[in-house]
Amino acid sequence: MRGARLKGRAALCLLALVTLGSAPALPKYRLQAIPQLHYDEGQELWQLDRRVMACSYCHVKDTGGAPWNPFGQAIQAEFQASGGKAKFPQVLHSLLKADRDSDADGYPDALEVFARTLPGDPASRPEESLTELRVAFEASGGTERYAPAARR
Ligand SMILES: [Ca+2]
Repeated sequence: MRGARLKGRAALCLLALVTLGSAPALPKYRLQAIPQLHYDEGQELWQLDRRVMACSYCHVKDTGGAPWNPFGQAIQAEFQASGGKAKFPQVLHSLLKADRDSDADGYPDALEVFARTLPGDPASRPEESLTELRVAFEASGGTERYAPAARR
């Protein structure tokens, strides 16, 4: 009886290991964007949690893939402007430095990243006024806080 229970536990542990091992990893760009935008702060298991940055951050659908929302399209345009030579972290930083408002909701992309609203969805907007948010953003380092990590 006890042996059967232990076997059951062992099987559960094995199942958990197999399930974790086969869990789809976050897509590459999201793995780069989350620490670059500091969305990993206070989120120890961010690499396993798709809610830290939803697919809808850049995509129209909650499941990702085509089509892209206005922020995702702006990232693609920035890639193209670099002739496809820039790496994703540089593309993201240069887009945020450009101070554009991809979803045209009145809040530039970098301020939405800072406020943790969706820069590609006009229905998602910061609660603070633009002026208040800009002051807090600049006090925290402005767009330099999103500079790609320096190579060592
Ligand atoms: Ca916006």
